[in-house]
Amino acid sequence: MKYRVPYLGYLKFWPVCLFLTGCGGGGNDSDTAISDSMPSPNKSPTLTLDFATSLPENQIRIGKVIVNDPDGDAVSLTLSGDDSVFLNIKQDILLFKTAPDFEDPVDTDADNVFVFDVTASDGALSVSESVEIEVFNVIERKYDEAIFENDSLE
Ligand SMILES: [Ca+2]
Ligand SMILES: [Ca+2]
Ligand SMILES: [Ca+2]
Repeated sequence: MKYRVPYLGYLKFWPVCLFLTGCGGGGNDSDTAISDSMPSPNKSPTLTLDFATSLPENQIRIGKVIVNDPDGDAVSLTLSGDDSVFLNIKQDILLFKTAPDFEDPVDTDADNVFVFDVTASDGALSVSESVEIEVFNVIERKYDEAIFENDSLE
């Protein structure tokens, strides 16, 4: 019992000390940490096109479009340009809406080269890449039967 009285006396001042520490030192520490780790408010996303620019006809899938934002922002992909109406992006895969037919080209100037731009945006900053995809011929019975009927094929 002798020791308890002085001990309780010290406790009275504890809440005051803790309060001052929290407002002063603690607050300043967290402000410093934020400005050190985020020197710039926003950064542009990056865009990587992972596919060949020359593809056989009759296939829908073109390849992957990989986006990354250094700030972790949500990135939206858009297509623009002459032949963008023939293309689609589903999740991270670039596709033709209809499989291209070499013998019946639908691109704007009908040369089997689809020209368009891919843009990645985080809502404030964006990055674009121009793309040209050439569709090349595949020998098919339907359109190339003259070649098939020729017995020179092994
Ligand atoms: Ca960003
Ligand atoms: Ca073209
Ligand atoms: Ca063909």
